[in-house]
Amino acid sequence: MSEIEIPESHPRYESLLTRHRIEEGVEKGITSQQGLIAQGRGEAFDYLLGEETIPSADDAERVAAAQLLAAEHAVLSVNGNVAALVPGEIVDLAEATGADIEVNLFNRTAERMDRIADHLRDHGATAVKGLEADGRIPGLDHERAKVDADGIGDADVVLVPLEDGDRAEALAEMGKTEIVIDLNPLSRSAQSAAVPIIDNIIRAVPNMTEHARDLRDHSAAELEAIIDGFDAEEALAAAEQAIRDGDLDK
Ligand code: PTJ
Repeated sequence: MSEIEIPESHPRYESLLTRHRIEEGVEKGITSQQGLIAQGRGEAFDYLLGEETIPSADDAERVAAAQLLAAEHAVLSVNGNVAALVPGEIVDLAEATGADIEVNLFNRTAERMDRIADHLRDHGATAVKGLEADGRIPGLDHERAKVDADGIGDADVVLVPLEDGDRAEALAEMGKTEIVIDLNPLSRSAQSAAVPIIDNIIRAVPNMTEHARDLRDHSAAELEAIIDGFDAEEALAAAEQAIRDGDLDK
């Protein structure tokens, strides 16, 4: 039995666990009510993808790991859904890649910022950025533009999972290399990413960490070759194809 009193062999185990974590996130004041809607939308796409990491997503996760390792300053952005779903897994990815963690909210409130930072620390994070808010993303209204100047403001590579389209586009326009995790290959966030990962964050983040551990001893030139071999358009097209051709009997 697990945290949801359902055996891991249950065919809908992962989906039920995900729902449970999001519900708990709302109860703890970590996840916004809009986060519940975002989760429902994600679930529908995941169902059509067969609730599995398709080969093109696994490739993208490896490339994303290479990007994070090759970065001068990588930052993993955490919102209310990410904090509820994969808090410990984000800490593991940060450790495996040397990236910073920054809380960055679409619906920013001081209370939720603090709760998420505490939640991440409870899961092993030693430093959590986002609370200074002394930097801005150009082109967004005041609250939604806030970042840390020495965090996302300074980063060359950012991971923005489950991000709102406007903010994903604005970050990409700042010239940052953007890695997006989003189950919808047609979302503006996925479309604006240098590395779109069309997968459930619950599977994507641990898999990126595994790839990062495998790639840790690769040279800068080897990482560059992995990055250069990636085609974002192809990855998006493969995911859309998998969704359209989905075998619902699986
Ligand atoms: O905590 P906040 O205030 O920063 O708000 C976070 C949400 C997610 C509510 C906010 O960023 C938002 O409204 O996002 P959207 O525009 O609903 O986009 C969320 C995207 O994430 C959608 O395209 C969903 O398909 C996708 N998604 C939802 N759950 C998952 C997911 N992608 C991967 N894994 C999931 N578990």
